[in-house]
Amino acid sequence: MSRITLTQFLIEQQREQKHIPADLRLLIEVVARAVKTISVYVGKGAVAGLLGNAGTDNVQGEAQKKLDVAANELLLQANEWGGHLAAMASEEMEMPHPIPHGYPKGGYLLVFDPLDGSSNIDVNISVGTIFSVLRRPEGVTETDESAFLQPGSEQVAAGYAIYGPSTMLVLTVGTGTHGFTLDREFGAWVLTHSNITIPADTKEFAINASRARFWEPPVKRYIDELLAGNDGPRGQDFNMRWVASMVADVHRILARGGIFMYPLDEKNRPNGGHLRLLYEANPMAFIVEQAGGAATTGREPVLSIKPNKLHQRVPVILGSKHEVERVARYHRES
Ligand code: AFP
Repeated sequence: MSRITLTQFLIEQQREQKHIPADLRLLIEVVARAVKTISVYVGKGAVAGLLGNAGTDNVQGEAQKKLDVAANELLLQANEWGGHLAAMASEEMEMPHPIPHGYPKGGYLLVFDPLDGSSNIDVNISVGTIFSVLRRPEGVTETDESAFLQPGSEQVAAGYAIYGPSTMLVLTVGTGTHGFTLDREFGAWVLTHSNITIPADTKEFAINASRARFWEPPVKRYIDELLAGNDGPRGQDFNMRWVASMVADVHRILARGGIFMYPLDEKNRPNGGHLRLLYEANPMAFIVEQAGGAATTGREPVLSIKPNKLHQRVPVILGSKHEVERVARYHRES
């Protein structure tokens, strides 16, 4: 059986299509190798002694899980010495991580959420890793926080791994969104889902409904209409799903359509939203848009936001295009 591996796919993107330079290809391969190791640890669960809290808090004041810390370390170590990066930044670290002295530096910045959906680790529900690659801005030699503050439209690559019944890597380098499944016996990423397309219409939505009393009027209007189903203005029934791992919710939307919402509400307003712009919202927005979907905060496209800090939070509404456009319209009309 002839199979296209991630390496072949990337070489094709580099050589034939001239979409990516060689150093970006190599960088993505290093991330993909690190993710394989994370997948092994996640799969071992309690056997590896990696469930539960690490006993520390991250910069957001959230209790770190042992796997958060381990996945963060794995990504840092794997990417430090490759020579493709100027610096890295992570959900788990307050400040950017410089490339240690003695290693060559490159022209890219890597940002990641090493283990997204941490609350699901201990209950054996899918979690993931999200990453985004930016260019180091021209003329910047010391790579501090400001180098990372680029709009999502500047991303040159983005992806996520989902550690579910199978492990998958979903990737975009700006030429569509493609899914690779890990063949565990051979240790190879096999292209199984090329040119993923999100249907523009959907009957499925994902939102944490326990926050309904804090929602803004346009969100309340939209969800009320969906809940009214056949008897309401939409004239059809909708179904609801919420995994509480963004990777799993987005993965379902890439597979069969849907809308994912973590909107601005009265409770998260002081923080500007819930999800982090640089390593959650931006990479997912890039992946979703490359699959024909859309991503907005309700007020502006996610990819157009100029960040003002590394761990900035934003509202996120993404997925099937027509539904996302409808929610954006309800915000304009509100
Ligand atoms: P972590 O990276 O801290 O695990 O974040 C999980 C998350 O940001 C995202 O993956 C989920 O969609 C969302 O939080 C779940 O939020 P609720 O706790 O409100 O369900």
